[in-house]
Amino acid sequence: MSLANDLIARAERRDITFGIVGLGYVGLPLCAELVRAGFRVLGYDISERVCEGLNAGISHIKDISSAEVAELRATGRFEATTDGGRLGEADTISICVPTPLSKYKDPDVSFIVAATESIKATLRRGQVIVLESTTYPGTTREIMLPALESTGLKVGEDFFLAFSPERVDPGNPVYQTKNTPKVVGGITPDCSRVACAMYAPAIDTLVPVSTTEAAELVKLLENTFRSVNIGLVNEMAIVCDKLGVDVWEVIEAAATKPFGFMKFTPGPGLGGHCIPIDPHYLAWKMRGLNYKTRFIDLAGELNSEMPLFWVRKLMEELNGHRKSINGAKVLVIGVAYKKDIDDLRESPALDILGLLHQHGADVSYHDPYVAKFSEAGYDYASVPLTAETVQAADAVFVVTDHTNIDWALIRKHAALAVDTRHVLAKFPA
Ligand code: SAJ
Repeated sequence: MSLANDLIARAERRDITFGIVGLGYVGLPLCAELVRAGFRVLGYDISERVCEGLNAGISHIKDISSAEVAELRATGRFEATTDGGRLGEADTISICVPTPLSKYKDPDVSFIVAATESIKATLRRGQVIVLESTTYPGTTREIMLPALESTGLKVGEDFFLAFSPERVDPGNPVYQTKNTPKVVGGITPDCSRVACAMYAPAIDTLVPVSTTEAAELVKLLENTFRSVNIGLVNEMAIVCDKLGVDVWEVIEAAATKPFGFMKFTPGPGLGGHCIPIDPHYLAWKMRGLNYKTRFIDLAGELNSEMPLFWVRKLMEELNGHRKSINGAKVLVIGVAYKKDIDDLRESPALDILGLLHQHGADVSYHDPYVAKFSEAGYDYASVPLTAETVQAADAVFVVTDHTNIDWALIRKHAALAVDTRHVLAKFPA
């Protein structure tokens, strides 16, 4: 039996040990599904705190509870380690490490390189290596493949290498790791076949594609699609503001079209660790090929303009009440980058707070998910949401429309409100 077919047969028997590199919001849920499917899983992370916590049955992410971690541990088939030397124990290794942007908006693949070096040190015949971190097309073939083949082992014969984009949407109540279709593209056809077989017992739907570049581009298309369409509706918000038209009414009415339209909503800007970042991986790659990805760049410009657009709206509204933004008490509602989560990464609220300070406003915020944080030299702490705190503000600035906020109270007591999420209109004045 060929090595590929032997590995496939072993996966069917659950006679495979998985190694997961990076135990964050992508890696830990993947560990959970693989253990539940019957595999042995060795989680690897550079953080001693994370590994000790997991081995003690304590979770550090919202989508997996500590009780679930304890259950994984109780199977005797899950442990976490900071010892990269143990990756040789794994038959299949999935890399789920961060891929941030540098401050010059260039890809930072240093975590992928570090993971590859760890895996290279213990690479052995029969291992299956899958990169899941979002990156520019070509990363798997141009960075990982040469490093791994420098050991003398041959891809597609001695080991298998594939890319499978992570599609984790933190906090999504419907789609989690198991029921989100998983795209897989290998360096060789056997790489695709073997990598799919490794995930098949744990993931409901596998979507094989022909190359690692195709798989890398699938993810970038998905998230560039969002960035461009969010940029479009944000421009529509600016257009409607200049025409004195309610952009929300226009979008709701357009969304009644049962075909050929997909609703996106304007907002304070573009936050998160995916949408503002992923498209720039593709833009960077194409710059190297002397091609300017105009949609990506334009969407980035438009989405980045939104904080200033909304702060100017606030200035207009204050002016209408014969007040200046300078010295105005502004209560920001919500700072997380989207509703019902606690994540501040790339949140447009951070830009808005900076602009408010720049214009001399006296800024406070309320966010039930974010108790305190520091940004640009300012220390913030969430204030209680009461009639008094709302009435004490010259203006309320809605940035994140968390479901559990008492919007009726804000609607009732706010002297003036700038609502970037159009949430207040749903409540009685
Ligand atoms: N946003 C808008 N208007 C919209 C949609 C989003 O202004 O119509 C803003 C959000 O407020 C946020 C940013 O864009 O600041 C990104 O929002 P998002 O809904 O895209 O949420 P993310 O960043 O958590 O994106 C993730 C992505 N998942 C993965 O990359 C695996 C994305 O592909 C998902 O489509 C998205 O979740 C989702 O659908 O929730």
